[in-house]
Amino acid sequence: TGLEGWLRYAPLPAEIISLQPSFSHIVALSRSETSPIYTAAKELQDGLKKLLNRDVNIVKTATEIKEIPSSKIVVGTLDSFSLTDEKIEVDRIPDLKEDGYWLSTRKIDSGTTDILIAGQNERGALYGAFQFLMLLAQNKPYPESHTSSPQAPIRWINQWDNLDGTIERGYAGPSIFFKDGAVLDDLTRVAQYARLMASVGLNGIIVNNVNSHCNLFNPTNMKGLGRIADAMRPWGVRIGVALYFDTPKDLGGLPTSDPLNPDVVSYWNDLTTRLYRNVPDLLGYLIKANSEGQPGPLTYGRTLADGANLFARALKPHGDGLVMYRAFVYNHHLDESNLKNDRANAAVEFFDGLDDEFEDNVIVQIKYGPIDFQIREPPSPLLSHLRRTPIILEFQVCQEYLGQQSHLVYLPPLWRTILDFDLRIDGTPSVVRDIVSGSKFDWKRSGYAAVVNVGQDSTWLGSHMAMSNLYAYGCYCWDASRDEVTVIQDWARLTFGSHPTIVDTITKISMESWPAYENYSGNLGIQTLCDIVKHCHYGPSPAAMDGNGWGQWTRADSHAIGMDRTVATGTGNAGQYPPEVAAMFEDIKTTPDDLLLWFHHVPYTHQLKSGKTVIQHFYDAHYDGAKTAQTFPVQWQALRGLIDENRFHHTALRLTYQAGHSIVWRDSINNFYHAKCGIPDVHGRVGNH
Ligand code: GCW
Repeated sequence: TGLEGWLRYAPLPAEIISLQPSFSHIVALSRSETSPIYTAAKELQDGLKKLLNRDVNIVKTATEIKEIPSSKIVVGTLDSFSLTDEKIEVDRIPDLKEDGYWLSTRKIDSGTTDILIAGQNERGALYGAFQFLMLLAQNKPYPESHTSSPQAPIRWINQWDNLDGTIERGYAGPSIFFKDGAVLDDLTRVAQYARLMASVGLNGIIVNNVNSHCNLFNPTNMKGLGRIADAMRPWGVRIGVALYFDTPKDLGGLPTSDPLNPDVVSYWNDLTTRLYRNVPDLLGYLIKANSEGQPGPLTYGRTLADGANLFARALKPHGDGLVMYRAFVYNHHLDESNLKNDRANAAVEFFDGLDDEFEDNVIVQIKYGPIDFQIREPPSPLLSHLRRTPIILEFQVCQEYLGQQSHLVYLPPLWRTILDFDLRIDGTPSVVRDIVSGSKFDWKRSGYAAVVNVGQDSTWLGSHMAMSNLYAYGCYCWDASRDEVTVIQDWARLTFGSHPTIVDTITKISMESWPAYENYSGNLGIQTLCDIVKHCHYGPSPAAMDGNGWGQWTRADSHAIGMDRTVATGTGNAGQYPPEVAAMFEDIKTTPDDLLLWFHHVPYTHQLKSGKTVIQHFYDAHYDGAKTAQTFPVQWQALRGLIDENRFHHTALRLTYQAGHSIVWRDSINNFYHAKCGIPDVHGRVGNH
């Protein structure tokens, strides 16, 4: 099955096993069986059994570690190490940040070796244990002394699960959390999910959909949330919930949900108190308000800050709970006939001026691009506007606009376009990953969230290959400069095996996948040309982009295409970026080709930096992308016999489907623009079918 994801711990070959120390004991420096330290010890035990076929006993809390025979693995927090005879050793290690770990190998004599794993906290120790096991599983050498700390403290997942068990934009079966309005009795999958999360350093999750407004807070569900939290806590994962702004009115029997109304305030205070009784380490509340028709503070004539602060104050007395206030505030009934209207402007328009208005436990959660998880977007301009209010950058692991897990699209190369972008705030280096980590503006808590939407499917995401994106997401939260090639190589080895053909084939297909999908779905920053009107966001439908209020417009007519977002003649969106970046996007000559149609409205005959015209680039790119996708099932054949039949066929089927669907994309888009502009393809391929 695919349930274990990349944590398969496939047996190592005998010749490798024979070179490993004969581990004698796992020492857990904790008495509590629900502590992540004990989880780490059990994971080590399980991993050693599967990888090396060794039975190793767990010893709990030893102070005289040196007394225990060597070739042991000791796992604990730095503090717990300090109480042992290893104190001198751990006193020497460099400072660790929250959730960081130290992993060290001590060769003793006659081939015996101790492994010491010390976490800055319990969670960090668990991460160190996973790191050790993943090195072992790949037959990589253990470091002599290695410290690692995450760049960002917030490394979270958002699930869009509804209480009836459906998942908005979920492509892998029903919810692992809810069914028929209640929390599931059996939370086995929830704990397994937390294990996968922990193995790549993810430490929090919002379990319900930002769009759901069912009764999550009746007494049974409150207890249910408590059970979810209990299932995930041993893995160092904390939970939070998404709230519906109008709950006081809808379910509380109040006449209003006005955030300044005293009854509304006490409604939320009371609810929060009850929730903390069940989830004492609540992460906090995720809020989608005044977005896509949802109510919010603006509905009651209040500011977005009034709305956020209502929840922030309710949380404060109970702990370190945060309000994740989504910047995805916009009007989805925008009038396309007004050339100044632009959905990409909304976040800055709504949030500018609020930087000093939020309580200190409010954090603004911003999607990576100004529109909505498209195949290519510039970074959201709001990332350059908040200085004192920390932020969470929102990614999507589920591939809503990117083929919904029926197409393989390895996402890190897309993420890198955002993370590596230098926004040049105040003319100073302002790379997005340094803003998000908190280092640029000295924020204590900031980081990442990704919409993942795993479901009951035994592959979690509906496709084995799609899991590389979940694995990679954790890696990037930890270290946003990671090289996407080594990430996919590690994932391939852990998931499918270390044979060079496996690793090379998966790496090659994965690295080709995002450029291919961009080529056959939407080029030059025109967005993913999928169906907006039917809301499925799947399959080619270039006509659906315009003529509606969603604002994902292309403004294509018989002569020209693209959104004029310049300050001089367009919507002014380019001007929302800091001056150097604004100047680059304002000028067609300095706008990179791959964002040309995002920022400029140009004739189809406009010449790109490559020398091609826009329309010829469209034709060629769609042919190139589809051609690449057609090699995927062929390349995959190399894995036959090297991996198990089940996963081989499951993946082969999907890649074959993708190859076919890429042709549907190619021809639909090319024929559409050919019909619109009447300009022939210089290679004579388009319009002759
Ligand atoms: O991408 C869009 C999705 C909606 C989603 C919304 C959001 C949960 O199409 O399904 O709603 O974004 O992020 O709130």
